[in-house]
Amino acid sequence: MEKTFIMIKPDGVQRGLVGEIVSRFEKKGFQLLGGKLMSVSTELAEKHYEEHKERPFFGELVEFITSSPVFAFVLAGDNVIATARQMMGKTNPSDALPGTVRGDFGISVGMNIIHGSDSAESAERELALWFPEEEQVEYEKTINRWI
Ligand code: FUP
Repeated sequence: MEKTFIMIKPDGVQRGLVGEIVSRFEKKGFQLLGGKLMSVSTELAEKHYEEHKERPFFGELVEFITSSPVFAFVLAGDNVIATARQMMGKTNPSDALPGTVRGDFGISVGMNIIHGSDSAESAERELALWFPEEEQVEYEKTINRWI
C-alpha cells in the first residue's frame, strides 16, 4: 500500500485545525498509520527542507517550522501521495482552490498550513526522517472493502 508523510505546520496547530484536517483525509478513505504532536529540532527542519537550502526563504522556513509544535502523520492508501497533494491545494494559498486545505484556510505562502510529500521518493525519504518503522502501526482496515 502506498504511504505518504503529512505535517500540519505550526499555524495549523495554533489555529486548532488538526482535527478538521485529519478528518478530511480519514473521510476520504485513507488509513492513518501514525500521528504525533511534536516540536521540530533545527536539525530535523534543515534535513526535511534540504532541497530548499539555497533558496532565499530557507532560513524563514526553518524558523517557522521550529517555532511551535507541528502535527505529523502517516497516511496509506491507493495513490495517496498525489491525492493528498490535490487535497492540500497549491503551495501559494492564493492559487489554491476552495475545497482544498490551503484554499479553505490559508492566506500566505510562508504560512500555508500543511506539508505533504510530493513524490514516491520524497515520501520514502520523509517517512524515514520523521517516522521510524516502530512508530508506524500496521493494521487491517476492514472497511477498505467498501471503498
Ligand atoms: P509544497 O511542496 O507545496 O509544500 O511547496 P515547496 O516544496 O515548493 O515549498 C516548501 C515550502 O516553502 C512551502 F510550503 C512554503 C515555502 N515557500 C516560501 O516560503 N516561499 C516560496 O516562494 C516558495 C515556498
